[in-house]
Amino acid sequence: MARILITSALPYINGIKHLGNLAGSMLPADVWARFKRAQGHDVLYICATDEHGTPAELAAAAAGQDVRTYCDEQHAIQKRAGDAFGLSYDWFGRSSSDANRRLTQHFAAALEANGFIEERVDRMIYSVDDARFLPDRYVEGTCPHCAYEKARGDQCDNCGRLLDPTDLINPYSAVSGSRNLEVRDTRHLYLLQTKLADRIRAWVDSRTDWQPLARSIAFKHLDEGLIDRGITRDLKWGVPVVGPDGGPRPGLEGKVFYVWFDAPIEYIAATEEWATATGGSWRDWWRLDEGADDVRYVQFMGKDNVACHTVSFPATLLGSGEPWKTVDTLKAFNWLNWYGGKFSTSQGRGVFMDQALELLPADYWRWYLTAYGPEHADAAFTWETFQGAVNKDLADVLGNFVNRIVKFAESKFDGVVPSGGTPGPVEAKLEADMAAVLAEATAQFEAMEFRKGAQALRAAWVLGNEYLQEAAPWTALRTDRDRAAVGVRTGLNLVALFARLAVPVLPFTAGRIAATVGANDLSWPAADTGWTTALPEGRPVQAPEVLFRKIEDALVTEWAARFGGGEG
Ligand code: B3M
Ligand code: ZN
Repeated sequence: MARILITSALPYINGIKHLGNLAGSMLPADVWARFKRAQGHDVLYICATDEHGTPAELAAAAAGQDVRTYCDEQHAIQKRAGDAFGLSYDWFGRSSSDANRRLTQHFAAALEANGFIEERVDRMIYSVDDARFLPDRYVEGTCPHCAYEKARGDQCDNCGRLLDPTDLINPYSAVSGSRNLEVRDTRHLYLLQTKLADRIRAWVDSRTDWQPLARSIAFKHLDEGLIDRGITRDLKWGVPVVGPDGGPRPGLEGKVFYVWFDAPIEYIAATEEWATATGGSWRDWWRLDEGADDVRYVQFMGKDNVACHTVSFPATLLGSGEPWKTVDTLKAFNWLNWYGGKFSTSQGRGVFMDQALELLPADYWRWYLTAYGPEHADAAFTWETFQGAVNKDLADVLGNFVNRIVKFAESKFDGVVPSGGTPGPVEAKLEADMAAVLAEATAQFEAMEFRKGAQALRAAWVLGNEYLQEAAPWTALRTDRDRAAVGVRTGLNLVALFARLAVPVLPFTAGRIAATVGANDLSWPAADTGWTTALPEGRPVQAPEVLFRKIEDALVTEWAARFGGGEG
């Protein structure tokens, strides 16, 4: 039994996540966590909301709430949505926790003691009326290149040029609209990544178990050269910068750590939150000197988060000089697009987690996003491909198989697993073919090849259908009841097998399938599993309510209109 620590990138707090966020981090992490648990391993799956930073402050202000209340509410909303999708976190924490405040301050102190943090003075835009410094993208004004009047301080959305806020003509605060702006000196802490670059490169080099996408992004950043990075901000909401005595730090009063500095530390802090709540130990998951040396740590994330996890967070961990666990396997995903374009909250394009579940149960989405997800390339969500995945894979192949064989057992074999007859060559061939498919499914999920793993599941269901076609117990019944009994018994054992295979991707359906044949073994089947005789003869069976409803064309038309599909 291995000890496996799994984290998925922390969803930002400002609003419920769309299907692209789900497909690229939380869902594959969950599928893999369930796969590993079903194999009997000791899994700890940790996630949290990422709650600090300007966007949270502004979203709270827009909602007319103080930021703490806003985050409390949004955390609960995201927790509910995750539960409804079956995301089996062992802990879903909050980066605004006390544990994260303590740990973030601890890491900053350790980095500084080792000479990797220094104070520098920046010149930044200060909004007198807002009484705050403005991050670059909250300064707007006229673009000096194209005269677009709503260019942001970091970039002009009209001509695409990168800007410095001081380039803008007639700048104003995007927070209040005030033009009463000044350039002021402000003191900040810088993490000296330039001093850590060699160490980080050697460490990345030693990570042979990362997927190519993650490795290439990490090396691209290292090759371009790391820069020293400001890790504090002039904000109220965040982890306060403190002096050695824990009180305000002279010269940096009222400042907080940058959200990207404290967010990954929350992986550790959330484990501490979990340990406090459950009586577990967090240090033996994270400290190499306290038992974590036998932990395998796996991270899941979208490709935009790879640099943070391969360079910035490792800089924190390695620079602390303390024996922290670092990531062993990093699985990164591409984008799920909405038709040709991007999901967009503001323009109401795309489907968000809560809306998706109003349309269909979680497993329909889990299947589609796993089997057709943005794994090795960007993938485009369309209602038509979603419809195809549900109707063809789930309803026609899996659902139909289960329904057909259990119904037949009900009507012709007294609703029990029948006895009689002996397996013949058709069954022997099925068993051999299935062994190969099971080995393939196991190997693909093991390698975190989710699309290929899902295709192997589908191949197993197809084998089942082909078997029924060939064994044709409905025909055999007319002439040879024993032969028919073998077909039905084998078919019902396939149902029990499919329940086990469904656990990682289709956790809600797995239980429903198992219930039809009274099975309670939901462990992951090894290739030599002996599945053909798992069910005792005479065991009662009961056909399910429809396992998967088909999506009619009319519904696709309605949803496309409602969610803005197809115009992108
Ligand atoms: N919160 C993802 C994002 O908002 C970011 C991930 C942090 S992981 C430590 O883009
Ligand atoms: Zn411009």
